[in-house]
Amino acid sequence: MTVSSLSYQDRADYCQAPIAKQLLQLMDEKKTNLALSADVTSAQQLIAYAEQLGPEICLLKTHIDIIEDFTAGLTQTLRRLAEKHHFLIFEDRKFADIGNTVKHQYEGGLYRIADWADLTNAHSLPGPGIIHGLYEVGRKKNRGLLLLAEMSSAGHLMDSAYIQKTLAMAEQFPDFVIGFITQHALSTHPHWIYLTPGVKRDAGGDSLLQQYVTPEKAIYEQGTDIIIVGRGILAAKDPLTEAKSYRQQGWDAYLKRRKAG
Ligand code: 5BU
Repeated sequence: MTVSSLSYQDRADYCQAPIAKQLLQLMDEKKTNLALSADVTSAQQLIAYAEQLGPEICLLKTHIDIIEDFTAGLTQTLRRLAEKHHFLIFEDRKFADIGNTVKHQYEGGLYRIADWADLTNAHSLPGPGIIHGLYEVGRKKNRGLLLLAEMSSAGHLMDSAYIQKTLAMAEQFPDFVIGFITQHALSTHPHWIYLTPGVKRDAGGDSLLQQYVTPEKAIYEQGTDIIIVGRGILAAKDPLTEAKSYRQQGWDAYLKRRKAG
């Protein structure tokens, strides 16, 4: 049996981190592998999208530092909506400093990310100290970490040696690192979860070197698990209809992959 023939639910049994199990189970129960990248700048807009599109998604991905009117009340409301609509919250913070600094950035400051985000992510560039720092804050709160293995932007510097070293670093923290931001599946171990940004109905890019793949390419051809869609949904005339369409495309690609084994 190959990893690609396993259901998300089957793979939950291989995960050490409870939040990874929860995410994989939620995806099969809710039948969605769609993450919404809610890249908006007002609290009201963010809440409105979480309320409207929450039923369609497994994850709400935030950039909390682009919100112009942030208050702690916003993250409390997001948590309530996550419970109501059964999705997890992923703050796309991309930590990139030494362990001692990221500890403070994760736990404190204005945003107190560890208090409300089930998942966050970090660059592996500084070495394992960054994970040790985040672990000290996040592990006891049952949070999970994603490492950035491969970005979607053209010209990024993450070559195959960097990706392999990132994978090896993740393997040292199996109860906290739950997977990767990547364009391709990276290993045959079933416990890793792969999230792919840069997804749109039509491949192409934007004027700032973002590159897009289709949901089918990400999930079926490149073997990843979750499609992250921002402007493909938010810039559409009818975001709800568009979210349902991405949800269907992502799910069909997952079923097709499992069938192909
Ligand atoms: P888009 O509107 O679907 O292009 O938004 C993509 C989102 O994913 C946006 O929030 C980026 O910050 C995020 N992203 C990405 O596009 N590519 C990457 O490699 C990583 C994150 Br990591």
